Amino acid sequence: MSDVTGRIEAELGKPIAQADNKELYRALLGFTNKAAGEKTEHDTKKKLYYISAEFLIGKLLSNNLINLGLYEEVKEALSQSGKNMAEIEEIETEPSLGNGGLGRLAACFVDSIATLGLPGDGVGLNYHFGLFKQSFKDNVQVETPDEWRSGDNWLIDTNKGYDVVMGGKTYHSRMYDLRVTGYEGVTNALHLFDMDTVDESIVKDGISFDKTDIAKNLTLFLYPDDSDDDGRKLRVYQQYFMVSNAAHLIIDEAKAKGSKLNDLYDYAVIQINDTHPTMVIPELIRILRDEEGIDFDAAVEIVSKCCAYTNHTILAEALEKWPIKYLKEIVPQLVPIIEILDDRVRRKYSDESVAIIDSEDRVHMAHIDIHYGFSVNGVAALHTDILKNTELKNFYDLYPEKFNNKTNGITFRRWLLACNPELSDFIISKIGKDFLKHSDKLADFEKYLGDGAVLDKLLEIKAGKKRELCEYLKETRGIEIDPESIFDIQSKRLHEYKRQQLNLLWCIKRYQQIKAGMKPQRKVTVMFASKAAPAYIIAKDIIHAILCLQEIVNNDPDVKDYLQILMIDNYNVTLAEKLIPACDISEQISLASKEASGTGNMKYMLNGALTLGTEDGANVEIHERVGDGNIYIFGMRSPEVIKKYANASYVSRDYYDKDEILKKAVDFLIGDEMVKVGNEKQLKRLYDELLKKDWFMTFPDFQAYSGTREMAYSEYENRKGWAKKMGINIVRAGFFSSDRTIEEYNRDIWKLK
Ligand code: 26V
Repeated sequence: MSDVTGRIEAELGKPIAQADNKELYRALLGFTNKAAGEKTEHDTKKKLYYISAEFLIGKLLSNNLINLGLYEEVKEALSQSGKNMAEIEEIETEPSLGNGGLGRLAACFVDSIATLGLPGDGVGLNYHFGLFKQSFKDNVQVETPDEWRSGDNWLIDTNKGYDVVMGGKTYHSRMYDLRVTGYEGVTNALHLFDMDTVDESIVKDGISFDKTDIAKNLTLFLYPDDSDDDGRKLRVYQQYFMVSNAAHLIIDEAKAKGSKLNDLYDYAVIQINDTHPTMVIPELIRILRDEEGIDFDAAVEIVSKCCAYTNHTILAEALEKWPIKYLKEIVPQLVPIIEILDDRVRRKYSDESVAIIDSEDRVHMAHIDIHYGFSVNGVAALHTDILKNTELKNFYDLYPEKFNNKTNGITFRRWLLACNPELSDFIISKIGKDFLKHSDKLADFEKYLGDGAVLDKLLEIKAGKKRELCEYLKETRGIEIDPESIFDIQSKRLHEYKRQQLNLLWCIKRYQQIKAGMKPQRKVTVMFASKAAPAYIIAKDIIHAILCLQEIVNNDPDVKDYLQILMIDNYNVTLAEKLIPACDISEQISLASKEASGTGNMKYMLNGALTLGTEDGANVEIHERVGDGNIYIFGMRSPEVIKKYANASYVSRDYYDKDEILKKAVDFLIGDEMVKVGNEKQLKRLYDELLKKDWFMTFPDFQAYSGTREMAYSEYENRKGWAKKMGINIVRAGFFSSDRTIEEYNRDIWKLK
């Protein structure tokens, strides 16, 4: 009996052969957690705390076993007793503790931090339901709670906690840990705070609940609906609860290592992931002053040397500004501190735009971070340039030395090794395993791209992953798709700036052309996968329109050989792991300047999809690396867009009036066919939005988008040529490993080890 078999059976208390899959899952959980626990180490002085409201970690069983180097052995041990690893993996529920890119980035980062052997823990909240579960009924999105914690899960109750005072009441926290395994690295922790009094039974009717009962609701959901005052206040409660716990933990750990706290920055560096954890700055100042007897000026200086801020968006509506009256109600202890911080800024700088508290008594959270942190970074080169030159120019003028770029990355373990073993095995067979830890080594594969057999193999692997996706969609959703068609996929949160509506207009156009007798050479399967925020009206209207079009197109015998539209429900990490390896064309079509980076673009590229995209976010850096011939770039560039906004010169109707094809596609939205299967009010609202506003400028990019998309489809027919392009995308993806990103954070900001 192998050692691994023995250890699993010790967990089970019986032979593997006699256990059912559920029992095996529980045993593997225990076994994996123990193996991970053996790798926790370091008593290094300085430690990183990555505070984030989201960690979109995905399922952990295979990921942790792979990282611990145990996956193959476990799989083998199971199969010797007639058990199937894939079936056991199915039992695990995915912790949906994030919305999208920002949360998934945090998950990739903790993986890379542990892989590089750096001392760094994540700190966040233990949402009971996380993000809602999405389904579709009558062509609209329905939200229900996602009970990811039911059954066995990875949370370890530490029995530790702190008192947190909010709204005049004292709440006690409980800290749960998830073990974060590095690939051939160390094990770090993800600390998720919660409260014992939270009561899941208060959730009624979908995802609604009493937003004012903080003791019962605090950690129920990730970002509850913030369309009303109570929802927004709950968000402030969540944020303060998260950072007050984090601050106490940081101080406890520093003290345990001998810090006198006037040297806290030698023990702790805090990365503030977007503005959600910003209150950690005044909270630490408060604790140092009120609980540790350090004078205010010194406390400000100490804390400023600990904190670094990452900006993830330039969209004004996403930059948090809390009314001071909320803070007075919920965290009155922070208000005098924030007022002093604001006062100091005002004394030093006369420019009103850099103040912390504005004339409408709102607190600009990002401004606290920039003035009272030592580093400000954007997440792709273009994004950082826009921050410096436009959005945060007034701050850049004050503190040029604080600004730096850290282009995002993804972990190759989850996004290649785990989700596409066929492709990673093939690469390993040629160049060995080094690239999994040293991603620049992926370039060694490039010399094989001249070999026809290698190119055939890339096509064969892709075809296999496409067939796998077909089976998965059939099994889980009863959907049938044609594996011979082109898989053109846009998977990401639904947002107007990401422009799913542009893709939709193209789908309508193609449908109309097919109906008019223009039959394309090959069938295309267009897949969308997106959740819309529950209170985001237009985003839900876009989903509605896609679902209506899906119903029309997929029931029309004239088009079934040429076009299929799919809006796949409940996009999450698990679904992404199936979609990405199967994709031919990756849609990254945000309005230039609006997508800070994107990380899906990197995952698709690494798995051999070609990008159809605008010159936005990290697409710019992908373009630079693969060259013109291996990417499909279209549309306005960011300076033109920024200019259009600055002089308010854009009128969507002008484009509509001038372009007959566009006009026909837009009119289709409110035509008889759509109204028959949909809701006229919703369809009309989207139509009006586009025709009267189109804030994210889909119309000016429509022609270029259509032309470029069709060119990509025609180049797809040159299969060898296409395989070469796929290969170039794969080998040049090395730069986009999150290990590279983390090395840069550590080199420039954290300075650990
Ligand atoms: C949030 C909201 C909330 C209110 C409505 C409008 C709105 C618009 C955008 C956001 C996004 C907030 C931050 C975020 O998730 N940013 C994403 O971060 C990723 C990781 O850096 C990056 O790849 C994505 O481009 C960026 O959108």
